[in-house]
Amino acid sequence: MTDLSLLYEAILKGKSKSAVEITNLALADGAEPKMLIDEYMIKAMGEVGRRFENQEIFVPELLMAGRAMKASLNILQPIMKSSGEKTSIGKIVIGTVKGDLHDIGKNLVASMLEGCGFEVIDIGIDMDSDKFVESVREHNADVLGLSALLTTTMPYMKTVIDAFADAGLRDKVKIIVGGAPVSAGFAAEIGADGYSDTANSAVTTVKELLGIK
Ligand code: B1M
Repeated sequence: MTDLSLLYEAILKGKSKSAVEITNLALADGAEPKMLIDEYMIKAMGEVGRRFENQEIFVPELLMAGRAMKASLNILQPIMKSSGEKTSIGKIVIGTVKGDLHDIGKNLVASMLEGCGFEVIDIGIDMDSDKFVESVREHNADVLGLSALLTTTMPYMKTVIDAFADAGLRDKVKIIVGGAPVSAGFAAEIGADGYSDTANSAVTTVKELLGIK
């Protein structure tokens, strides 16, 4: 039997190749995809987030762990989908706002959310309000995540939030904002539902907004 703690370790250490190998071996042994995700992979990402917050690991390790998680999920999700199992605990559209090309933090937030069981639709950088509205509508997302790294682009977050009100969708989607210059006070001021200053706390905030324990 495959030692499944190796899957936890592979994700924690960001070893995509090992994560894929162990996932395939575990499946060959008859392991349930959901059990692998819940008991090993999500726990590994939780530990990655904790270490990142405590500055025990840094951005490269966080990105590598996210990639390893994604590599295993790419194997498991199609199997779960075909057997009708619920593959996500919520749907999130995320992007960096218009005029802003910074995406490292946004990618980390997306990886962390994905690692914790959310379906993430990452629409990229430099996104205008129409694109956010269109994407949330198309995917029927529960949450919208907006990232901005520039003091000159963060006001555009309000433009996006206003566009949701204009489209009659404001009460259909929770909106969370983040990025280095963004603060809880600014989030409240522009009418966002939530704010997070790290990728890890973004998961907690999204879960709280959706009432997920
Ligand atoms: Co730019 N840049 N940059 N830059 N850049 C900053 C942001 C800056 C602070 C540097 C400085 O001057 N000290 C400054 C902004 C100043 C300001 O607005 N007050 C700046 C500037 C001025 C610029 C340009 C204008 C420079 C120029 O061309 N003259 C230009 C603008 C381009 C544009 O966007 N239109 C520019 C360009 C670039 C690069 C392209 C070279 C590159 C981006 C590469 C990329 O992202 N693919 C870049 C970089 C790398 C930085 C710094 C050095 C690092 C940003 C980063 O990735 N941090 C940055 C200085 C710094 O922050 N020390 C800087 C690591 C990342 C993990 O953290 O993104 O904060 P962060 O994400 C965190 C949290 O904020 C949070 O979680 C993440 C993980 O914990 N978070 C969220 C982020 N999004 C969230 C969303 C959420 C929740 C949490 O919910 C949805």
